[in-house]
Amino acid sequence: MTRGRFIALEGGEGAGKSTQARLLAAALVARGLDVVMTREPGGTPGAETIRGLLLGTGGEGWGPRAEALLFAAARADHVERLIRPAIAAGQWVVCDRFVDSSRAYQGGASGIGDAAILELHRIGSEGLLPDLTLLLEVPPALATERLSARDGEDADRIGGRGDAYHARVAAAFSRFADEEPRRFARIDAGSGAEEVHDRIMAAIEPLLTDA
Ligand code: T5A
Repeated sequence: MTRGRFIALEGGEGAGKSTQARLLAAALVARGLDVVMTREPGGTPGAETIRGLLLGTGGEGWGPRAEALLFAAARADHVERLIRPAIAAGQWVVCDRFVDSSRAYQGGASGIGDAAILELHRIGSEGLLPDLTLLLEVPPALATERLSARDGEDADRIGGRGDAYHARVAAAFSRFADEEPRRFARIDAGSGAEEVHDRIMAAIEPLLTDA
C-alpha cells in the first residue's frame, strides 16, 4: 500500500482552485494512485449542511466568532469521517481549501486572530495539517474578471465581501507561505489552466518520488 498523502489548494476567490483540484486529481489517478477529491466547507453530509448555513445569503448571517466556530465544526466532521480514514487507507486526499482558509479569512481578515483559529483546529481536528499546501496566487483584477465571467453579479456571503476584506485575506495567505516555506508551494495561477497545472505537478514532484 502506498503512503497516504494530503494536499490542499488555497487562495482567494477565483484563483482557480477547483479547476486545478480536478486536474491534479486526474493526473494522480493517471499515475495509478487512489485519490479522494474533496472540498471545504463540506466534504461529508454534516459538513455540507454547515456549508449551506455559512454561505447561504438568507437571514442575518453570522458574526465572526460564530462563523469561525462553524467552519471549525465542519472541518472536524470532515477530518474525522473522511480525511483521516482516507490517509490511513493509503489514499491521496486533494482538498479544495482547508484550515489555512480559516486562518486567512476568519483569523486574518475578520480579526479573530491566528492563535484562536489554530486552537479551534487543535480541538476540532487534532491540528491535522496537509503534507503540502498549494497557494494559488492571481492579481485581484484577474480573479474578478474570471468570477464575473462565470457568476455575473452573484456572490456567496463571504465571496461578496469588499475588496479591502479580500486584500487582507491575500496578505494573510502570503504571510503564511513566507512563514512555512516547507509546507507551502506558491503557484503563479495567472496563466492558462494547463500551464498552472504544470507548475502544480512540478511542486508535488517531491511527494510523488517519495510515495
Ligand atoms: N471560507 C472557506 C472561509 O471563509 N473560511 C474557511 O475556512 C473556508 C474553508 C467558499 C467560501 O468560504 C470561504 C472562502 C470562500 O469565500 P467556494 O464556493 O468554495 O466558497 O468558493 P471558492 O473556494 O472561492 O471557489 P471559487 O469557485 O470562487 O474559486 P476557485 O475554485 O478558486 O476557481 P475556479 O476553479 O472555480 O475558477 C473560477 C472561474 O475561472 C475559470 C474557471 O473556469 C471558472 O469559470 N478559470 C480560469 N480561467 C482562465 N485561466 C485559468 N487558469 C483558470 N482557472 C479557472
